[in-house]
Amino acid sequence: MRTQVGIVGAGPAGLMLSHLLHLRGIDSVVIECRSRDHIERRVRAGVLEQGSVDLLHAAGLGDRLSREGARHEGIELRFAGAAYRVPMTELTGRAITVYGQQEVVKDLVAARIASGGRIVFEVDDVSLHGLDSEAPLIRFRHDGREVELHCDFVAGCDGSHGVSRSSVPEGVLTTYERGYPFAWLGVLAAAPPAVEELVYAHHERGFALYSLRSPEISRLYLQVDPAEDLDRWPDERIWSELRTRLETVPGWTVNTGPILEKSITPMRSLVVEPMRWQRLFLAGDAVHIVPPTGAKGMNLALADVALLGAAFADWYAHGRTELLDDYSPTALRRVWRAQHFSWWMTSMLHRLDGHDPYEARLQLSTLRYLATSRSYATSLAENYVGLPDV
Ligand code: RFL
Ligand code: PHB
Repeated sequence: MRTQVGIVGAGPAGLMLSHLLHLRGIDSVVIECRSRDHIERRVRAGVLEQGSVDLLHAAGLGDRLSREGARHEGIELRFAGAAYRVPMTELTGRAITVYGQQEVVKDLVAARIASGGRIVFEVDDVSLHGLDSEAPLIRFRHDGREVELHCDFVAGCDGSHGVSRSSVPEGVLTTYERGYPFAWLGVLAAAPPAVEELVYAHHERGFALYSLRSPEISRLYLQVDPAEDLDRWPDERIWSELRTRLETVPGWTVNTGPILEKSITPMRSLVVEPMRWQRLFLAGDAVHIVPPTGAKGMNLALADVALLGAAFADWYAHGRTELLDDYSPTALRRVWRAQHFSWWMTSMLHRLDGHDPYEARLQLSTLRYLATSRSYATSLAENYVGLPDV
């Protein structure tokens, strides 16, 4: 097989890159270790920044997003028995859109297939070769056969457990990381959301988040220990803990219903620099991870490939290398802003290791400052809705 850009991974990064390249007349092949059904059902992020929404519209993927996505102009912070709304749009002129990541993935897969795009699902034994030559090669196994995919460039969009990053020789990349002593237990529930905007709750028993997907479906999260076993969390225990942490405002209750899906995700922050080695370009979770508290993961993945798509287009159309050379330093500016914001939101809202009373006081002071200072709230809002230029 031969293509111009070989893309490893059919998450938001890999699929969007393939679509953007197609719009510019550049051929790509996406290989994905899971099935189409699996990637279209995988429940993950749900918040699109204004910039991501604009990108989806500009790429012709705005139809269902306009109909089914919900524009949100604020979020609520709940702490110390009170609620405070951050009026994001009033403060920044911008908004977020709640639209599930798997819906973005479905729209992208449908668009690629409709225009004859090649996505090879259920591949294994993926390996990358000749990345420092002008003729890189991706080897993989599909339907019991060994396949060789020859390309000009490889885009490593294979998420946090992929093979792309580890194909770079030892000593080239530098890793910056931070672990957190907690995880999120996330549930998708067939219950009408009791909120119109997202609620981020600080509670002495731990953080909770009330989010939503549609007028019938709620998405909720609880801070738990990373070693926690899902079997110890029957539905009644989840609802009871959500009530304890969220029902702190008089007269307000959580809406319960059947839990459709639940999972535990450990949290960490990670950046690997640079985001390129020779003819391998890394994007999305393959090269940086944020804790979900700032809702940045999917947005960063899309922002990376917007840069990469333009850089490949410039190379194919004019033979210029400037944008390819600028890819890593330019993308890393946004990545580090999101790293800081996600770390800051996480540190402010979670029950910290050891439950240090001094740190707990600092958290409450920070939350009160947000509730009383327009400039501090504006800083949160502009990061949350996404900074156009970083
Ligand atoms: P993805 O979406 O992980 O896609 C990578 C794709 O690569 C495939 N893959 C391979 N394919 C071929 N060969 C290999 N060797 C491969 N190894 C892996 C995988 O099957 C997958 O399809 O990365 P991408 O495109 O960079 O997108 C990033 C976002 O998915 C991610 O940042 C967010 O979803 C993070 N995240 C969340 N963010 C939020 O803001 N809110 C959330 O609630 C939230 N929940 C989550 C999450 C990430 C999770 N992961 C990665 C463990 C929940 C989970 C479980
Ligand atoms: C979600 O709706 O899944 C969601 C919302 C906000 C976050 C993380 C996840 O910070």
